[in-house]
Amino acid sequence: MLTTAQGGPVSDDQNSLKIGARGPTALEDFHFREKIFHFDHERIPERVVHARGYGAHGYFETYESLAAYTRADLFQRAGEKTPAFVRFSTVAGSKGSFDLARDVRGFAVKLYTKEGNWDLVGNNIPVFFIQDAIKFPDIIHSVKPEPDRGFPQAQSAHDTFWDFISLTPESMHMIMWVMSDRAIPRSFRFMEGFGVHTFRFVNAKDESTFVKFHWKPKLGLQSVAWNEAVKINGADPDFHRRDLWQAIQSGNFPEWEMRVQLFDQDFADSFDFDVLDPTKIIPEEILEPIAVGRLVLDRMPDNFFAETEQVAFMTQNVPPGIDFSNDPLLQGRNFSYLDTQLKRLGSTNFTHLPINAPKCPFHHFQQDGHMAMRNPVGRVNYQPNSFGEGPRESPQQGFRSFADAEEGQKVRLRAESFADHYSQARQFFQSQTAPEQRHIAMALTFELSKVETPVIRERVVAHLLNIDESLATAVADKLGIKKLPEPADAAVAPRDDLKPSPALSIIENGPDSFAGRKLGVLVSPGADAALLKKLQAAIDKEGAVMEVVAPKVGGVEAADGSWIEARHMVDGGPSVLFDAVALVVSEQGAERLAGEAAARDFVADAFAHCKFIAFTAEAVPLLEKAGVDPQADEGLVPLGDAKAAKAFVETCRKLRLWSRETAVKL
Ligand code: HDE
Repeated sequence: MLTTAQGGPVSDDQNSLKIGARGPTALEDFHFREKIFHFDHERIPERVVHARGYGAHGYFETYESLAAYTRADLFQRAGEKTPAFVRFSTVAGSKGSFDLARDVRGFAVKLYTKEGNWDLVGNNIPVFFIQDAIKFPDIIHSVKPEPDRGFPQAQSAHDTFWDFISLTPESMHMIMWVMSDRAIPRSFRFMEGFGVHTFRFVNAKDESTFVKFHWKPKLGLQSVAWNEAVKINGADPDFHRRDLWQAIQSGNFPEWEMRVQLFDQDFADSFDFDVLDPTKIIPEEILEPIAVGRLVLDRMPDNFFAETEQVAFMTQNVPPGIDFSNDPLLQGRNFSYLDTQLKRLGSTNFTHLPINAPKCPFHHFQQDGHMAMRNPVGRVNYQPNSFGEGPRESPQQGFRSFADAEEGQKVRLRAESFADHYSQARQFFQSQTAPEQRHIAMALTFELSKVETPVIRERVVAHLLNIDESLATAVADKLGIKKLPEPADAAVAPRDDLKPSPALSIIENGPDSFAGRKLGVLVSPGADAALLKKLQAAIDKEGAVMEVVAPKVGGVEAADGSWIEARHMVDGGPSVLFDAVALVVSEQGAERLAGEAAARDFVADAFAHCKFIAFTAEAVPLLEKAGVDPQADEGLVPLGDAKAAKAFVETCRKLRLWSRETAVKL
């Protein structure tokens, strides 16, 4: 029975109470007033950054005991499973913006351990724009919509962002990452995650080991092309959230491995850069990450608002055995995340919400305040007390900060050891494959092409000259800058002796599998149903998904009279939604489709985005009308004989034919 919030049964929810059928509404209508009052207050402030996000539940499973390094309870026993909630996000856009913005992705993990919640609030990029938290409002103001005009939304391609960047050399390493394909991931499931800062593990003997956290996706890394991202945002603004939803609902649970880089003070002292500087990485080739557990996401929230929107991640949530380093960005974050929850969730009692409450027993004397749902019971709400009631602290089990020796003058200074802003930016660029380097150059050109102030563009090129001359020249050329500027003044001369790190490339680390990916098959009436079945079988075996696109909603009749169900109609299912495509059409069908712009775009885009394309002989006229030579390269695979479907799916394991890129001038 429908009731009011007070529990009163409702007799009519269709009409408000009126004085006569055509008369004024009575103020007395408490049901109407309560309903509208509640509706009026449905919104809470969106997160000031990372507003658009999507979350899921799962668990973290520990491989082996890490007791030698940390006393954190979740790492003590092999096979221990810790409940987890993860929220992925973009940074700059507001809650209703599109998923495929060029942006950093948040990768925030809440682990409900038996000794309190541990929040590892990371990103999909292991470095950050700035070295000191005091600069955070500046970088974020610069990337958000410009304050006088209120646009652009979810874009870094505008004057204020690049102005700030051009005046902030410490951002250069991060700029290489956000201009790379890392900033346009194909799926949350195909991204890495990083804790970014150096943290500490502290063991039962109170010994500390430095640690950096990494999440490696089981399905490997994959991104989309920029031209594709732009089109996906129109075709499906919810592309990433739909992908996560579909994967989990179909039982294909995304998984990441947690790997840790462990090191001591001697390593830190001998390393080329300061391990407290969040604009630097420790290359995996120098310090191998060790696999310590896996994170599996296997359940969607029951309610988006209650869980994904109200979840409060806080860097300061660490259990005994995990501690902070002096990274000045991390230290500042430890203030911000608590502060922001009060603004957003409106009460100090946000920990009472089920998504934020610990799952272990907890006892404290914090009380009252707005929406207090769990006040201490009994007479005593303080300690020490004479009544023998209530919880007491436990010096042994409780959190103890690592007793590092600290002394120094009170100063506002940036450490000298933070001064090299270009060497790792150069190392990142030089560790990329040729297509990835091209993408960085294209991204920079695109972004700077939207900057209206010429001096800002030139200033960025001056920085690029300190990173890689070929990159700077390529960007300057496209921007029509005739005379290269002088390289920017560098506080420390960029080094040339850092070895490339192959771990930094997405393409070098492909999954060599089509698992978790999606094949889109364009069909027409009279299509070969047996061939489709073979494709479906090969795709199922690979652990991938096949979706059918047809000229009409519902599907088409196959040549053998059977019915082929379709998921999309061609206007609503462009090829940008898929990782590879197949054209299974009849002769007549190909002819009809060749006359439709959406079908021609389906083919032309798949080709331009370097995707693998399988086609029946009848589809050749459609390819040709779309401007694609069926023999252009090995990425075009005829579906000739019985084995062709299987062979095509094997070809798709390469994900993209990047060698086509220079021909299509993507
Ligand atoms: Fe955040 N960040 N951040 N950030 N951040 C927030 O907290 C902040 C930084 C990250 O899904 C806010 O609850 C400061 C680095 C993620 O709910 C806020 C600084 C990294 C999320 C905040 C940083 C992150 C946030 C806004 C510079 C990667 C989304 C809403 C010192 C390691 C969490 C909120 C979610 C959210 C502050 C820099 C990751 C305002 C001051 C570096 C994934 O507190």
